[in-house]
Amino acid sequence: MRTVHFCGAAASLFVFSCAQLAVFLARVPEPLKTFFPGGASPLQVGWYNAILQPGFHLQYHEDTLAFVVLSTPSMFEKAFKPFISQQLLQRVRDPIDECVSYYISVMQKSLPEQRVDVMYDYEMLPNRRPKVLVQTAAHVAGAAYYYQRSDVQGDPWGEKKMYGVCIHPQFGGWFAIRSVLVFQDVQAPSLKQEPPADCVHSNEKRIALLESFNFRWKDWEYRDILDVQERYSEEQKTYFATPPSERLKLLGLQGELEHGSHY
Ligand code: B12
Repeated sequence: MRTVHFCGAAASLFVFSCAQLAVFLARVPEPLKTFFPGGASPLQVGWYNAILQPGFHLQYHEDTLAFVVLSTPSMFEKAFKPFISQQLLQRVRDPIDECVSYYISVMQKSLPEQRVDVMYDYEMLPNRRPKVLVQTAAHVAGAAYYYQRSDVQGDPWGEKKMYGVCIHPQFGGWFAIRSVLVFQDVQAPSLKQEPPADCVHSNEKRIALLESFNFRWKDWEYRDILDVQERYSEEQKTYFATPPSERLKLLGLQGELEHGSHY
């Protein structure tokens, strides 16, 4: 490891060799894995910035190491229910979002020497743009392919706005992309970029996927575009199908939420 001490500053810059990087990549997601079995996929900030307009860039050196954190179906049983039953909810925001932030803080505590910038899917900048485009991050990290209308030939939608959707090779659409963690003092020039698995091959299926995500997302259909290993449990589906204002009641808690998390 080349450690560069900034003049007069407390922080060190860690530039990892291949072997040191492998150790670090195994260590970071470990505390998250029990709760988010999808784990956390590494990326260099430069990969993300390279395909986005400057207004969306993350302001770090291009080799800076980041991770994208996914929540997969069992998160509800393995992380969320224990979080609620241990009364860790402070009711400052949506319970799922609070739960994610709690487990990320556990991960941060396991790496006290690291300065980590945590960006959540729901965070907005003052100009009302999302702080981080988690779908693009998941795609460049190789975690889930981001299907957009530009992936369709002979796009049939004319002027209509069509949102894109990430599909995971194991979980199809049964997951959410919760956060991007930037290790601001770690540079990983040797990290190899892996392409995401392109699991929706045919043009017809891609059209069906985008139509289902845009026009019928509430019936869960787009999530089953592949044969999947795991889906959200019935209990989890009921939770998410419940309006945010009634979710606390469903959890046996008092109060009302204004906004619900993405799922
Ligand atoms: C705002 C928002 C909404 C808004 C607007 C939707 C939108 N996509 O803009 C509303 C409220 C409508 C919405 C609804 C939903 N949402 Co929403 N939403 C978001 C949020 C917070 C930001 C999206 C955004 O504004 N993007 C900005 C636009 C400009 O980005 P973009 O279209 O990707 O364009 C960029 C790329 O094209 C990139 N680019 C250019 N060239 C290339 C080339 C390549 C190869 C790549 C990779 C990128 C790339 O450059 C562009 C920017 O310049 C994201 C979380 C996040 N922080 O990213 C969740 C998110 C997209 N939503 C999500 C979901 C699931 C939903 C809902 C189904 C509700 C739900 N169950 O939670 C619905 C479905 C949408 C619908 N049918 O209406 C999920 C999608 C998960 C997935 N598998 O992809 C996300 C990622 C949240 C999450 N935590 O997982 N959502």
